[in-house]
Amino acid sequence: MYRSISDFMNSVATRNTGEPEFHQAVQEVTESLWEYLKKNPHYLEARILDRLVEPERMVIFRVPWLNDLGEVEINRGYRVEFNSAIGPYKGGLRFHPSVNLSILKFLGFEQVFKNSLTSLPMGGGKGGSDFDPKGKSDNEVMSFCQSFMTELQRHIGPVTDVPAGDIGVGAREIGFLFGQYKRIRNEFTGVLTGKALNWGGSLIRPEATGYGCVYFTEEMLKTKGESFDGKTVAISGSGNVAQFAAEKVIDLGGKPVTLSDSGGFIHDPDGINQEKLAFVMELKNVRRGRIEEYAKKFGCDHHERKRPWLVKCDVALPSATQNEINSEEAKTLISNGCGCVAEGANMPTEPDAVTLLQESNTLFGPGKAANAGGVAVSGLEMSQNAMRIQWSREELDEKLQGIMASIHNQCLRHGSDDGNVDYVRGANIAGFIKVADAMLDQGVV
Ligand code: NDP
Ligand code: 2IT
Repeated sequence: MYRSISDFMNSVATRNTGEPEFHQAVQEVTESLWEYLKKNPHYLEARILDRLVEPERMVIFRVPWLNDLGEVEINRGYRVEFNSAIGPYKGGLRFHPSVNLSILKFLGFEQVFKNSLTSLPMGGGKGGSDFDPKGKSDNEVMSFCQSFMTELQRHIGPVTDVPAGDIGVGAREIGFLFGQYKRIRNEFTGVLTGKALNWGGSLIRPEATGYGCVYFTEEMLKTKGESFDGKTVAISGSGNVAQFAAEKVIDLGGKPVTLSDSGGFIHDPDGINQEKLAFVMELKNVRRGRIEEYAKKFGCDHHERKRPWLVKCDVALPSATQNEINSEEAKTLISNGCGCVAEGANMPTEPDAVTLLQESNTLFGPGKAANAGGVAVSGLEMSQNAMRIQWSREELDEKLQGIMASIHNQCLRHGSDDGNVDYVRGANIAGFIKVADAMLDQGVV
């Protein structure tokens, strides 16, 4: 048995060398759970935490494909099947040159707790490749996706492991992946979520992560008697999550003033309205251009290679990637009067920055709670596929709002003391209990 958190973390570091993002995710969860585990020693005796940090299965494979010049290209494919105690493995695929095992293990580990929080029967997994879809033709993306799925199809299935999108994997990629799965397996089945509406997809799935993040943030603001109305909101990213977070902020009377991509951020002090957002969606989803074009089109500033956190705002929604708010940026947010940070992305806030935000009583919503709306509606897509029906937009939006409110309640239940809410602790303990109890019930497997 481990004597301390550092004792436990040393063992994790030794078994998983060179995986800093994975260590970071495990450390945060371990710190949240430690006191709870000491009070509930049956989890420690059954070594549940040790088992939780060990993925059930990891697959790494070669992905060879031909580019438009007829040259051979090689990428590396991965699927980390982390935990299936409460349902089939479920989680996105990320295509980005930075992808490695550490990043996918951190994402898969987070997904286990996130999926548990949704209250739907989904285990946790994550996968992807170091393939970079940027600058590739549609044919090249298809060639890559077909090769990737030719191997991945052996390991997944609608009751085994159900991937979806993440960074670099959107409707186009899901289409190519699904087509290849169907061709090889001769099965039309709900093996992926995020499908297009006319072949098994769910309404509200594209919107779900961004909308869900804003619904969760609204619940947080309500605890202080506040709402989005009239609030200035800084958002990072300009992809799926950022776009629909901005849309819902506008709906609720808030004013999004920033968006970003890997080239920098735009600052529009007049606010990004629906019409400007439509331009962003066309720019990013159809033309696959750079956010800098927004600044040229609407006459505002583009800050090259910078992140939006120096802009004065009431709410910040980091929605691009991991570790995109450091402690200096957290200090700037605090001194600018930002009262709430909710993570649309996975682990965008560095640990020191989280501590600073929490110590300054800034409401802080961790990704596994705040961005769970995406996978929640993926779970609802699975249900609709299994029943061969389609729910309406209104029904799904209502279910999504209910799920985000329930996740918020679970955070309050396990994270409240002295009138303050530690949403990190609340989300980690609530997510843990359901998975840990299922593992106990199922024996040493
Ligand atoms: P997209 O690929 O649609 O968009 C990603 C955005 O983030 C782009 O604007 C991209 O800019 C920017 N970005 C990505 N990597 C970097 C980087 N290293 N530095 C700076 N900017 C970067 O992805 P999503 O919107 O789907 O995902 C965003 C985040 O949300 C991720 O953390 C993902 O894990 C998380 N998430 C996504 C869910 C979903 O349903 N899609 C669900 C829950 C969480 P550029 O185009 O220049 O690369
Ligand atoms: O991080 C995430 O929750 C996602 N990328 C969505 C996963 C899913 O299965 O919908």
